[in-house]
Amino acid sequence: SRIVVLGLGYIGLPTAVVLARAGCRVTGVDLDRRKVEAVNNGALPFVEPDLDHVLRDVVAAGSLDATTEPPAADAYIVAVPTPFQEDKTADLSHVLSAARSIAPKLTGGELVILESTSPPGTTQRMAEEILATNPALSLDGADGRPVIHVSYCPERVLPGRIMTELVENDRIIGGLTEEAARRAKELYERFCRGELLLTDAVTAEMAKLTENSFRDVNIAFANELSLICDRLGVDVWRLIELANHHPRVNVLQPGPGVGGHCIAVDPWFIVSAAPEEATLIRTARQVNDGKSGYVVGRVAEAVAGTGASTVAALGLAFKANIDDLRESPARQIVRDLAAELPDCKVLAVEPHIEKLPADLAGLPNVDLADATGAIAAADVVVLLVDHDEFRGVDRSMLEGKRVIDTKGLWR
Ligand code: SAJ
Repeated sequence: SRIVVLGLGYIGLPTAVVLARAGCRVTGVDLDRRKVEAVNNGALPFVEPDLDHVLRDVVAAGSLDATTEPPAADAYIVAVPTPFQEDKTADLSHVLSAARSIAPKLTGGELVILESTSPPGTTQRMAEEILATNPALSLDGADGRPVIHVSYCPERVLPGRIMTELVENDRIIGGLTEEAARRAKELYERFCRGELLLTDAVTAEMAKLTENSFRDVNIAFANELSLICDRLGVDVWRLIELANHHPRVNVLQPGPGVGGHCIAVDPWFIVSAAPEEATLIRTARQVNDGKSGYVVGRVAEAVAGTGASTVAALGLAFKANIDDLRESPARQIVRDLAAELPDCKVLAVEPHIEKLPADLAGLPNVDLADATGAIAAADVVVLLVDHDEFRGVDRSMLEGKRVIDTKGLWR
């Protein structure tokens, strides 16, 4: 069967590739001509282990190609961005324009599956956009009109492990109708070895958001404990270690805040859908966002207390052992420190990058340095990311310095 995947990003492209490998005839669609060209040349437009050679193979075999306009197909998978906006809601314009672009191609019997992380109700909204563009269609065959089968099927893969997790992970499939869910299941069965769990579309949308909110709320609990422990003079890491010996307790780890494009964003989609009820989820977001400001305050205090002129900031990535600086609390903390302490030099250490990102490179009092050099030059050392490289730092180098260890790596 012929399948169209809209959006050739971190999710859409690997999905297109594994479908093609499973024997489907797949066309990837993206507005970005460079991405389309790259895919047609069998070249990967971003880094992901094990994806490059499979992409090359399926393109060479003629099972996958790419274009900017969707052709007619039996199934459409929408994997376009749903960007987080200033007002903490999702921008659905890419989903809706994808819907408008495929609507004229539909004649009845096709599957349309949304995979993008979306607020509850988006799948229904996307279906309405299709029906508004092509009023000959229906979702249920009313008045004898041809039926399209619309479902929501969130991805839950971890970047860096996408090719494995895409095949192995269980998946939730939520249909606008039961028939739509059943048909979507048949499609995912072609490449997915995990369990395929059927439900309705809103429950599936909420499931994706719930998974990431669960993690956010639990990290907020740990971050709040870290503030309480600072006040009481208790070692929060030891406290959590001890409490976690209880068979039904599993507190996560505090840190400088929560980063990434999912956990710090998705809970807001629940909050905007039910603002009056989602008080805990909102508060957790605020606790986690507030942790970064708290760390800046502690460094500023240490600088004021010691008359320090140099601060070493270890780590810029959003979590350990990756080079991804987007939505990173560490990077935000370095930026805020530079602004708040204009007379101080901030030596940023990030072993996974060669040069500072533009927002930091433009600051007169921020430099990229190596760990040993930065620590030697600094009076105040703040550890922001638990990269393996920092674990082995010679403790004697820290003697006589004010150390703020936000990940408990050196305790
Ligand atoms: N963090 C803590 N303490 C912890 C665990 C994490 O402070 O105990 C911080 C990290 O340092 C980082 C942030 O949380 O700043 C997020 O990191 P993460 O490893 O928890 O998650 P992501 O954003 O890399 O990936 C998550 C995953 N979701 C869940 O584990 C429920 C992944 O499976 C999803 O596919 C992904 O979000 C997504 O795309 O939604």
